[in-house]
Amino acid sequence: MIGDEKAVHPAWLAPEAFRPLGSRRVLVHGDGPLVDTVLTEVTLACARFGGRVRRSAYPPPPEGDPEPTGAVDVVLALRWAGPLPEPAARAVAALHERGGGIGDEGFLLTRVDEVTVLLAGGPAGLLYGLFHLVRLGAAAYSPDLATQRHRPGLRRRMLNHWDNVSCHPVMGQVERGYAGGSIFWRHGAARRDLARVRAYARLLAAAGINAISVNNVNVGPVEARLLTDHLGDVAEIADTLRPYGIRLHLSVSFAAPVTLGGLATADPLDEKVRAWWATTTRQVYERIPDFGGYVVKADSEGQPGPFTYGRSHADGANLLAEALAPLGGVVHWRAFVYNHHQDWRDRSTDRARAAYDHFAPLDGDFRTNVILQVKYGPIDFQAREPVSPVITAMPATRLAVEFQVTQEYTGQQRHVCYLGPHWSEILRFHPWGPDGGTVAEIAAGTATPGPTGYTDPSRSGLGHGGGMVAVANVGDDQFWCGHPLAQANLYAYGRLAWDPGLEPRTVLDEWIDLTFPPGSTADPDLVRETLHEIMGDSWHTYERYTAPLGVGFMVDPDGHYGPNVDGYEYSRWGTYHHADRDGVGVDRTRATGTGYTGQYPYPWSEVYESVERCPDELLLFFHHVPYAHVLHNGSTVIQHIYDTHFAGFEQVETMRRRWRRLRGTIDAPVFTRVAERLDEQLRSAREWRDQINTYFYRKSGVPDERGRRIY
Ligand code: GCV
Repeated sequence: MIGDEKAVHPAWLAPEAFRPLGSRRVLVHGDGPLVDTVLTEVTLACARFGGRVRRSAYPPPPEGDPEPTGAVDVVLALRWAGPLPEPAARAVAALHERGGGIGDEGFLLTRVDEVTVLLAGGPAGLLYGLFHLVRLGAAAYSPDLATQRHRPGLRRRMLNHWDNVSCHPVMGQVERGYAGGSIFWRHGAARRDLARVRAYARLLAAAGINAISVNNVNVGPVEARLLTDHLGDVAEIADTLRPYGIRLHLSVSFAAPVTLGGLATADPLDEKVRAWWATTTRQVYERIPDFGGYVVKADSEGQPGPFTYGRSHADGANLLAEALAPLGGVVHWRAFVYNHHQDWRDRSTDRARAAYDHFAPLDGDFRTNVILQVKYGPIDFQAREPVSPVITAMPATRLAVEFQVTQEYTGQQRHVCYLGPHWSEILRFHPWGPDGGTVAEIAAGTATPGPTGYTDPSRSGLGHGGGMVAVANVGDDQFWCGHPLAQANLYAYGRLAWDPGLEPRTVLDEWIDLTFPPGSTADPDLVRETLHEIMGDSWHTYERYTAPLGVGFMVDPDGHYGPNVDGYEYSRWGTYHHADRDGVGVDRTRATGTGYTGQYPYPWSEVYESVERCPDELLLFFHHVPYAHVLHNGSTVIQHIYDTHFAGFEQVETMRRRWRRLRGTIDAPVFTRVAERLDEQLRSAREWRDQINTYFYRKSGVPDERGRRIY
């Protein structure tokens, strides 16, 4: 409950969710800043709900005797922090039974006699374990609690903020931000609302995220200076994030040696340029000892890069990697490189091919502290795209898969669109067919070879993989994300990065329990049922009423919101649908099209090449087909377009009706905000339905079989 109309919403850390922990007797065992954070969290919860907390003595008494536990219900213990209090010492046995390993971020949860014991491998593990206890609620203290061991599937779980320091005349304070201003910056300076930053760090840690970059990948002149003369502002944010185990990264401009350093060139092979990056990077670490590294968008959409000097992206990335390596940092180098000055008349240039064409030949050329950050699809965060072929093409490179939590193309946080199912589908995808590894395993660096996939030995020098990265969706809005239900996307992203095998439905349940804890709503069952009905399939609903069958990009080019079927059809951005009176879709086959299907390994190279075998939902991404083409689902393409658009709109009507049942059951400000957004979603879905249906009816001349109204 937020009560106060203006208070910042607690999101998935509603105070009530801490009741089961906060009403017990808790012992915290361990030392160090993250353990202090755990202690603070437990202390606050106990103060609120009547429990008691104490910290076991550290360092241990000279004789090294384990400290007596006294009467406790819960022990949170760091495994290596001196002799463990008794119940935790016995939990070590349970850990050994399970093979021993929990790593520095993992933890074991078990019951010893009548005590719930959380045993963590490192301070970060204790923090994640604490939030796991909160997630479990009362179940964590049940005599039936089964022993559980948790450790993250991916070590790197990162968010990129596209926040500008100065308010950009077109993109605003946050590029593609739909939740107000930046929580870090305002009008050219640091915002210094560190309480808000701390609250944010806490939410991120509770979802499992451990790294963020704090400025836009499009680095303007003011933003570039965060690296040098505004480093103090950055350090202040890093200090605020650190107690929650979050490392700070900066987006930097490849041209910085020229624009900031006064050099004549930013050529990556120039000695002075290398020296400049080395010195500058050392200065960053003097201020921020746990600095994570750089994020770079180079030679993309107007950003400077190594092409200016006739150098490759490996040369560019390695330059920064060399400066960061001795200090423990990494470079996140983005693979989002394509020609944005295309001629629509030229059908041989295919934006979908670009990342692979640029980067696959460079496999093996990157230093091991370079992480190549690849968008999940080959174009740009559409509601439906095939998985990018770059993800399988670079066995000797550390890859991170990039997602978009901010809903640039999925309704801009005005539409309900729960993206957990979308991301889960991508993470579980087998790019080499059923016998090979998954996208999640590639991101983890543990992919097993498929029949034609790469083999582990070639990755042996790479350590773990590059993990997951996503563009953040928060701002200074009272509800963090503009739309209160869009919080679930941020939560789900973190949880899937921690465990890509989680069921999105389970994650949604977790989020509901933490955001609307049973004690805080008038009818918990109704709340849960309604949220599942509204959110569970909302990604597919959104897909139904927007661009059909994977064709993508029928959006308004100015803001990427709302329909504009031909908005990009004659533009330079390379995002076309090629609809004419006979058919629609982009021919990306090897036989007759751009050859993009050839970038996939077997079997997908064959599946996508074949109009008969291509999955319906991607048909128009890969093929140009007649409107009368019959889909696997038995419908013609044109009839499918009509049916899905009518159905999608009706589903939004249903969502809106269902939400209204919650009036008086949940917090009024949340209820009202969601209700307003659903009104807008309905208006927008109607616009999508009618523009798409009308467009294709006019192009094809084929009437709707069911005679519904098309304009
Ligand atoms: C930060 C898309 C967005 C841009 C964004 C770019 C990127 O093109 O529309 O706003 O720029 O992706 O990922 O770099």
